[in-house]
Amino acid sequence: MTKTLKIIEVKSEIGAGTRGASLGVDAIRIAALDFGSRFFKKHKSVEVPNENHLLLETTGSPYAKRISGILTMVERVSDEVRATLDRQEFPVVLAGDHSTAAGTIAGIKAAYPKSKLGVIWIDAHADLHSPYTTPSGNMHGMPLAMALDEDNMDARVNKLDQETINYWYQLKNVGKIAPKINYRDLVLISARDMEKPEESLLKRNKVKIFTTAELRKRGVERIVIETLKYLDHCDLIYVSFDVDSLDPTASRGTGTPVAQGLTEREAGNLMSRLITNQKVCCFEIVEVNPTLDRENQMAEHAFEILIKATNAFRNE
Ligand code: Z70
Ligand code: MN
Ligand code: MN
Ligand code: MN
Repeated sequence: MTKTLKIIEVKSEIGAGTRGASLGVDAIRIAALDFGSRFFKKHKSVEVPNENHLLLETTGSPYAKRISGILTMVERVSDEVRATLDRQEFPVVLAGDHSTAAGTIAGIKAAYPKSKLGVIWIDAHADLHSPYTTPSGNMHGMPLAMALDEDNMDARVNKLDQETINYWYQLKNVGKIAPKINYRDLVLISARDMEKPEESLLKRNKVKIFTTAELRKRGVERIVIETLKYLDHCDLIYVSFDVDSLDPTASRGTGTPVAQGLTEREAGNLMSRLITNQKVCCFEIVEVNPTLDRENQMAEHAFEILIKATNAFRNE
């Protein structure tokens, strides 16, 4: 079956601590041109308006930077993803920083409120912080906590003001379904850079994690089979690919490169194999930052992974 893809472009970077991720989507388009690809001509796309003007503001909580703008973006992305699924199209989200992925998850739940949603999170990070535990205040470290309705109060280190508490509550309740996923519906792949509060959540909730070493030792195919088996109880699956899951030797064009990552080949095989599964209803690629890169390497890798993944639809 060939699915009609809809590319949803989210050029937002207000959840990141380093500037430049909002240019990632256009860098991927440039990579496509350099490869002579007609991908972006072939598929319909839409751009979600951003709130990047907030980068010039200096007010707000240090533990949830630009949270009002994050809420606006998460709602907008949710609405666009929901509308896309309602039209029976397959959303491919290309985004800047990872915070808006909470909106993608909200949009899938809004379109299919009764379905059990599984999430495969391919990332160097666990993105499980709340404003109560964040070491940075950067909200791209929080989208999974938003989806899980997780405050992690047991590990609290930050004291929040009432306005921040209200915004955080609204973020977790976008679409009026909370939690949107449970820990048992989540698989992390290549996670390797977590802080203590995240580690304790992962342990306490027995979250399924496949390390890079395990993937390399046992092979992509085995990891894919086990991931899908683990999520067998789910009706739908969303795959979120943060390019910092890749090893820094592949490219340093992302806000937080972390050693011991995947090769581009492993990532491409992983994505294309996962996306062949009929339950996968949406996938996303985030955190390409061309301002930190050389010769647009990361965008080229991301585009190759995107092509490999979308081609997999036709090989079912
Ligand atoms: C760290 C924090 C992070 C990137 C997520 C890092 C967060 N856990 N960085 N994605 N690129 O500050 O919360
Ligand atoms: Mn991430
Ligand atoms: Mn990351
Ligand atoms: Mn390459």
